Amino acid sequence: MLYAGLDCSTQSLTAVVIDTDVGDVVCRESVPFDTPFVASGSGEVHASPVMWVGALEEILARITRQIDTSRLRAISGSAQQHGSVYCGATPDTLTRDFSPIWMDTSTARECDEIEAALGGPGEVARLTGSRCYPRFTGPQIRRFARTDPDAYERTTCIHLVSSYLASVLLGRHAPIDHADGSGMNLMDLATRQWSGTALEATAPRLRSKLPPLVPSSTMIGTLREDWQSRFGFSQMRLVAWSGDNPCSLVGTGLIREGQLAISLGTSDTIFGLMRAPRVSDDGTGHVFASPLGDYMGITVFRNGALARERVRQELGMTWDAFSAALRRTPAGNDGVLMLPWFEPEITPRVDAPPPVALTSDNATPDQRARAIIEAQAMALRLHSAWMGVSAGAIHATGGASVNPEILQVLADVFDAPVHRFAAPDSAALGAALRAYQADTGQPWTDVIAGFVTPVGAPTEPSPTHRATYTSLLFSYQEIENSSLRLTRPPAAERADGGSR
Ligand code: XUL
Repeated sequence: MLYAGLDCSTQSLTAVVIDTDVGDVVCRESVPFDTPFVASGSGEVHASPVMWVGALEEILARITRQIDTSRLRAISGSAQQHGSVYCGATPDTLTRDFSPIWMDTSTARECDEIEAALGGPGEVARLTGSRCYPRFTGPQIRRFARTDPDAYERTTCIHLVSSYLASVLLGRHAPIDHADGSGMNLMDLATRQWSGTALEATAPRLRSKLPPLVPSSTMIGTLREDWQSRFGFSQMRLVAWSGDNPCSLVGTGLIREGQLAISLGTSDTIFGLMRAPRVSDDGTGHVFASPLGDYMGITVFRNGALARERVRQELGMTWDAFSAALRRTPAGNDGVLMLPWFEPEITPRVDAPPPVALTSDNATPDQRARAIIEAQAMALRLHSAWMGVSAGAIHATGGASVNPEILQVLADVFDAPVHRFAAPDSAALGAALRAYQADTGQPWTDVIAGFVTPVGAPTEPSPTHRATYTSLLFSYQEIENSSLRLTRPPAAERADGGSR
């Protein structure tokens, strides 16, 4: 049998088709977006749902040319999390042309208002798994209801990117799965139902505008009839779509607590399975329902690939030259550190980043290259400690995971072996595996076997660097704290009492 997984990420739509008879990926396709998003000065970052649908049609057409469509049994999907799509009575009608996506930072006011109404950030985190974050869907919906109340009134159904694309395939409004639904500040994580108090604190009559919540393995129907004949997929079954990080959990084989994945993509993320929902005291990171039925902890950094690219380009280096610079410089970079906030940052929250500076004015180009990579690795380590998962192994994915020098820095900073997973598209693979599991009901260990295998030998941590990074981590935390004190106004002037 064949199963397809699609992933609508920030930059492209990717498809992976797996053949469960031969235990391999048999088709991989990607459609890049010409204009992935448009950013405005006020922190708004919007993308076009019409563009996503165009890519969906293009990728289905490409798949049909490569596989025996009569063997394709089910399809599921993954999408960038938190983004919201505003529809009329059917998914084909939009009440808002553009969709705010996860990079949007325009809702600080709404976050403060919702947290105040729900008893503070800690309460919101305990209820929904995360304190309010500007990119989360609830604050975004509240801003839309305030800034365009007429269009909000005309909206019949508010989707996540995942449930919207599932709806387009289904031809009617699809449900939201528990895992992606956890990224909205609207779902009660304990009951996996919409939280009445969170809905009320967010926007008027919101319950009537949200689709139902379902487990991630729910079969939601079959491909709409006109697309069945158009693409030649007869009766193809659709499994609920989910967020890219929950899908990557499956696509990187994290089916046990104690393994952590680091995805080095547009955003850098660190995540792992949790049997119990531990919420961080200071509101760092998020707890989501996992597509396996348990929970997952995740911390997200906005300054990922774009920050690495920016430093590389400023230094005028190719990636090979950048890697050579990492090889020439020692672990710990002779104490040269940087804070990697070129754009507003999610973790820690920095709405207006100070100009990026190094701790040494005379840093060489090589030291600058190492400084960004070490800073990102230390931020990953520091801001994932709240999960309480001691990393026995790191599974690395995403564009930059092909770089052995970057993997060595991660291994040393985490003092754990790093296994690289071939599929840079772990979210699409995870979606395909979810379709397979939902269709057959097989145990997860059997589902991932053969499909999720590390490439080559792991990158081992060097024992001689352990002490260097233990003390560098401490220095990094110090400069992060002192910079945060400078970028944030004193507590008395802040609506949230300075807790953010
Ligand atoms: C997760 C997050 C990002 C997006 C983009 O909370 O904001 O990882 O899912 O892919």
